[in-house]
Amino acid sequence: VIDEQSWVRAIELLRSAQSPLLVAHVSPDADSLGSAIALAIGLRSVGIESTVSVGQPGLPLPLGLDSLPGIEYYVDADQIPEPDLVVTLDASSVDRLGTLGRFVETVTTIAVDHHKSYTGFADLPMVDHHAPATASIVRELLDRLGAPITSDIATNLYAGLLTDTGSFRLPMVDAQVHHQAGELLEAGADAEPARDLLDRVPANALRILGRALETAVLYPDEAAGNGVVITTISKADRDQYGLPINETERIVASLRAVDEADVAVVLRENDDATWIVSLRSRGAVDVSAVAGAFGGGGHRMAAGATSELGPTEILPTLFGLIEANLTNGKHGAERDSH
Ligand SMILES: [Mn+2]
Repeated sequence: VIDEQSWVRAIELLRSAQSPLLVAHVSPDADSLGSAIALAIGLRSVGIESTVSVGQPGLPLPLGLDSLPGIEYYVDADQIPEPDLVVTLDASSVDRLGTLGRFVETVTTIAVDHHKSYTGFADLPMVDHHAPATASIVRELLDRLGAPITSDIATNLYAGLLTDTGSFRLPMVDAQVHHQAGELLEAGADAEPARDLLDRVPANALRILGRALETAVLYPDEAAGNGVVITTISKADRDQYGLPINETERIVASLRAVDEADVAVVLRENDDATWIVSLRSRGAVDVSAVAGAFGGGGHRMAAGATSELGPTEILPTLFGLIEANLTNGKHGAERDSH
């Protein structure tokens, strides 16, 4: 929960900024980029010009995100004006800011986030891990700024809420979440860009998904019998399909459907030979703790990290950590509700 003093301070900082930079996390999703764009539109309506960026110079925006209204606020990380205030959206740690993380040391920084694993890097944390999406916190920020929720703002916030709640299907979705979504639709949110984001992929992204699912290995005895399913995409695999790393992000969402496993793991090789570890749980394992042990983070049921270890070396460590972070599986403790 964000205290009253922090809200007041955030509004003061934003109102006195000349050149705020709104930073979405690397490999941006709709919650980070949509939140940043919504804030940029709202800031302009109260007379504050800002810039939206991602700390990956030359990044081609993923399909779908390029159709968010207000995407013209997005500026390549190498072309941004010098900021006097940085607002990070949906980034739990400095490494999620890519090249723009350099400003955290020198420029006043506000972190707007809902990750439990938020590391405390900002001068002013606006962090509420009970919020279903960063977009929900931005909604309140805009209300307090006195910025009207226009249909373009609503479209961006709705896209964030839709994607972060797994299309309103994750367990944390309650009446309050639907109420927020309803308000955004009433404000004129267009659900189409959000649907685009989830339903449109290049043909080769589907082909590599097929390959990843076909070669997935099921370990039914791991996680104390709750099961783990793992698949691997090497850089060579991606090269064969001509795909950048960000086109392989949704593989984990498909793999988590496997009924025989509580935990789904996708290991993807970066261009620099490090590996991205994406983790999903159906609830028996706290995967944010598993990711945390590798220096990453996330939520209890969805988390990620980057590792120097390749698929063969990482497996024993991974299985050990998964077992150590059982919460409420077949052999675990009572379900913790929140
Ligand atoms: Mn988020």
